Amino acid sequence: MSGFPKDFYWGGATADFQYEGGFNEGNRGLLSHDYETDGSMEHPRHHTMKLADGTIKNYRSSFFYADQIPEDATPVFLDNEYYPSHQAVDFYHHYKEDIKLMADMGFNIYRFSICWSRIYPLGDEEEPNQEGIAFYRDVFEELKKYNIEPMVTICHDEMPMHLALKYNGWSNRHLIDAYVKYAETLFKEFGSYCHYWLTFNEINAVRGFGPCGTRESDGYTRYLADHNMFVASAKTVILGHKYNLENKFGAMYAMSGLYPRTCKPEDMLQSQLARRENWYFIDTMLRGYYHPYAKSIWQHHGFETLEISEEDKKTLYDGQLDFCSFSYYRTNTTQAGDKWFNVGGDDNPYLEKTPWGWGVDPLGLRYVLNEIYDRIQKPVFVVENGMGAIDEPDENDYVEDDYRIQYLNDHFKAMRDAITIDGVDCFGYTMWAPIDLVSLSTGEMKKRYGFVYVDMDDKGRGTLKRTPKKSFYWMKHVIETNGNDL
Ligand code: BGP
Repeated sequence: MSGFPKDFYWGGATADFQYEGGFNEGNRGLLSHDYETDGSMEHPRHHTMKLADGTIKNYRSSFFYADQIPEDATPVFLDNEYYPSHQAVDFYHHYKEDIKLMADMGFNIYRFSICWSRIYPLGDEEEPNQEGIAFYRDVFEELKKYNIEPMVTICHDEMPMHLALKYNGWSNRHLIDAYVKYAETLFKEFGSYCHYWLTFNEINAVRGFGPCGTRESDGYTRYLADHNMFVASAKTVILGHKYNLENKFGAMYAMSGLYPRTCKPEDMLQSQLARRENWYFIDTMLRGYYHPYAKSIWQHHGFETLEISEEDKKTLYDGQLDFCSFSYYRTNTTQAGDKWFNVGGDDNPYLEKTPWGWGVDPLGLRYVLNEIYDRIQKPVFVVENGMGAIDEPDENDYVEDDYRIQYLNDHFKAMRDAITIDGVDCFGYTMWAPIDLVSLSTGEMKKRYGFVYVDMDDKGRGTLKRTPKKSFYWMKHVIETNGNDL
């Protein structure tokens, strides 16, 4: 094969709370992310919580800080804070325009997440919200109009607030039933439009925690919550296959590449063992059982074992995913003595960095595609990859983003080589994020990824006007030529 397969999927990916907005429209319920403020280096993203005695306190938006939150604290909105998810970049009112832009570039797939609390405002009530269903039906119809295949992320790093507060998030098995019921509603309502489903986004990174998810961050609770998510995913796969055999399921893993910092045997071993923090998720969900090394991970995190019932074991086995999808932005390095769980080394002297310090490593994508496919031997899909950069628009909002074109061009070549030289069965690519949207890690707009510039600043001010960048036209050509002119 000399190039990309002829039916290769080319498209883009977004997430509801970073893109959609309309947080108080269409009877949508509140999400954990709705309470997150914007952030910056000086002012980290946080949730504002009201304690039982009435005091207001800020808590960092990460599961590492979750156990600092008293149980009776409740999240609040403050007038002087800015909450990026509320408007985001307003796909809610711009979906027709945005989907047309995607079609103009030639996308044949679009990955987006459905907002759980738009379908079930509390997360677990008897009947779904018809206004939410109507909104997404319109989106699916619009995609159909342009022959764009949808790929739906059922849960992208989020949780209806009610479930977080009442049940303490994924640490409670009630979430399994609530999630499966929500997924079943999606199959019933949208099954005729959609056949590609991702059960969870970056499940190995997010893990249902944080101030508005599970409030304990000890090792046992974290891994118990992961287990409950595995079971929810597997039950959903089993159900989805029953609904329609054409349904194909993946889940999404954050797969930054990981290199040993040197070829010293101790560093090599460290990188192999640290990588298991990723394989743990991929093996369990794609092979359908906990690998024996799981025990060593649990013990490393301070507890002996997770008791897993025979019924859950069977569910995991029967509910294996059909393909492996992942995000790839960068590579890290690790060396003996680094914390096993926290491999953040971004000091690779061979790599250029983005303004956010992420090492740019196209060859790392080929490396990761190979290591996943060698291990799992099921089809793979790159569902997120892209370059967060500071764009400088001219007076017409036009951006000459040659740096983004270079980044994508190099990554596409690496992906092509993985397919054509190494034999990896990679069947598609969705770039993060085709239309500029709010950054997950910072809550800001200044970290932009899109082929299309959106006139909005870090505090949500601007006309929201959409303007194609130089990379828009470049991507159109890539798709027209199916990547044969890189
Ligand atoms: C992934 C998430 C996305 C997205 C992306 C880029 O982890 O799945 O939601 O935002 O990373 O990250 P950021 O927006 O922080 O640059």
